[in-house]
Amino acid sequence: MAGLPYIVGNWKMNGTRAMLNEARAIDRAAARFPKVQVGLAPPATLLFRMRDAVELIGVGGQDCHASENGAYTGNVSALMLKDAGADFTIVGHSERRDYHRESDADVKAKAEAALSAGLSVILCIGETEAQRDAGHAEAVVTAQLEGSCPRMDGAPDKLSIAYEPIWAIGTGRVPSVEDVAAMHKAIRTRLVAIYGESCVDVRILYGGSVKAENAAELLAVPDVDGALVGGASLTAESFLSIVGAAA
Ligand code: G2H
Repeated sequence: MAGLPYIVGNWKMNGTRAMLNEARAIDRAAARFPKVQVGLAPPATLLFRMRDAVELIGVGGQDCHASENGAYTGNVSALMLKDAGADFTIVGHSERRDYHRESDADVKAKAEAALSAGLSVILCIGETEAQRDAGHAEAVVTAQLEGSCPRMDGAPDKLSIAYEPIWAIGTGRVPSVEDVAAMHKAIRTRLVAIYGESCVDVRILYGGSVKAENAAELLAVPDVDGALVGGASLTAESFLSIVGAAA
């Protein structure tokens, strides 16, 4: 891995202004962990305020539209995220792929729009339980990667991948460390095929029920360069214990 371990909190559709206190507490504590890169992705409504509330940690969007602007009611563009102070955006989360029927091509277009707007990208991929049970997990995930990865000029240092098995999201279940290691290795191999050797700079995060109790074990797996954390990122106490496990 090039760079620091990367721990990102995805607040999903959680948080009103009162929750900025959690972000402030995370930001203050981040000074104790200079060898960990920390980010938070709040709902878009909190981006501006969070940007002003924190100094050390990155802030980001949870999704972006592929167009800069236009008649797309309810959407937010990468340009708007950047304007609101975002450093990065998540794209391709399974909740977007599922509830909003986003295809690999959609995700690729969003990732390219985000990079054009000057944002870093966390691109999510992952298999369903049925796909894993059928022995297709690796084929599904690497095909998603092939279809969703943005075209990039130069080294892909603004791209991170988040491997999130869908059956592990918010369920408290996690794959074995052997399965995580095998999938991250397969992702790394496919990234080399897509981008060449320069993709050593691409961090591959694990996501899906990461919490204080399992973070150290997951983060010690080869090719796991960080974590995308949902439920356990909603309080400073639980999120910081995961950040601490990465230090
Ligand atoms: C997976 C993850 C964050 P959780 O979606 O992206 O959520 O940690 O709640 O499983």
